Amino acid sequence: MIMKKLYSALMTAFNEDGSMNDAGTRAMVRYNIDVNHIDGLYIGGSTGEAFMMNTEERKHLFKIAFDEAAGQCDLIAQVGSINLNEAKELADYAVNTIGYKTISAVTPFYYPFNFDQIKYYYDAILEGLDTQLLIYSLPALTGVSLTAEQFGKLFENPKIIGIKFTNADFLLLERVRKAFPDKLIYFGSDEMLLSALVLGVDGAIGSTFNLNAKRVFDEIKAFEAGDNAKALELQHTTNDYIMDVIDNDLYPTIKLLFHEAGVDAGQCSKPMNAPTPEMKAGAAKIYAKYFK
Ligand code: HMN
Repeated sequence: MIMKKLYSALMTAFNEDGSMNDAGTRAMVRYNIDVNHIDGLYIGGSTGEAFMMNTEERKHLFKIAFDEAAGQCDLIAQVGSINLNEAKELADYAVNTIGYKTISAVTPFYYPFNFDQIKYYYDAILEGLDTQLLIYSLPALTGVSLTAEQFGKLFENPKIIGIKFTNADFLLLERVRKAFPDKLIYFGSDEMLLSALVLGVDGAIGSTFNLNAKRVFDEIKAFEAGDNAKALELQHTTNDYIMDVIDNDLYPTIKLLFHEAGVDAGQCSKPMNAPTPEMKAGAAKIYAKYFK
């Protein structure tokens, strides 16, 4: 039995006019549960395009994903926002109105907040809520790099149970793993998962698992069985896949790959690219190469 957990970062389906396409989002949830047999879904993160959605849309996404998936896999609602009041409102809604047991919040971004301000943000989101939270650490996009000691200070709040660690700093990962053996660390750079497994992460959360979960489950199985050569071979194929997807435009292409798999996943919200005939042809090639 695999001990590590694999979560897909759920995509949000949109219509051409920018409105939410609930049927498409629900279909992607179903694919993850019925076909991928995924351990969980990370809802409303970067892959979900949440930072381009308004508060009501983000709430609606939490509602339909929970309605479709509750009781069938783990669910994590990403509530973080540059607007602390919005983050608090989303957290309260996810936990008290909908029933999510776990939330996550990206570090506050854009302004260069100091550590005390970052700690204030997390404690404020959690105040009065009966829930548990994963810190969403993504220095490449937020500009916020926390040290192992700072993670430790955030963990002084007992509701903070771990980190979604989207970062290629493997020394930091090793330091955090050693210092906090009881905290959860879910890795977020799908391309580097094997190296993170060696360092003892508890699993992974990522965009590319939406289609590629089976190959990654096999990689984790091989790793856990001590077959590093096989695990590396699978990571190589996974990375060929990820590079091809990135070259074809990451998020729109994952949606196009869903289309190839028979799932009407809608498209991305503006200013992300709408699918062009070239992108569609590229996605068809990628699907044939890696999934047929
Ligand atoms: C999320 O917040 O939706 C994702 O979990 C983020 C996740 O870490 C992805 N990061 C970004 O998209 C910025 C990765 O899965 C990433 O897409 C993948 O490694 C390809 O580079």
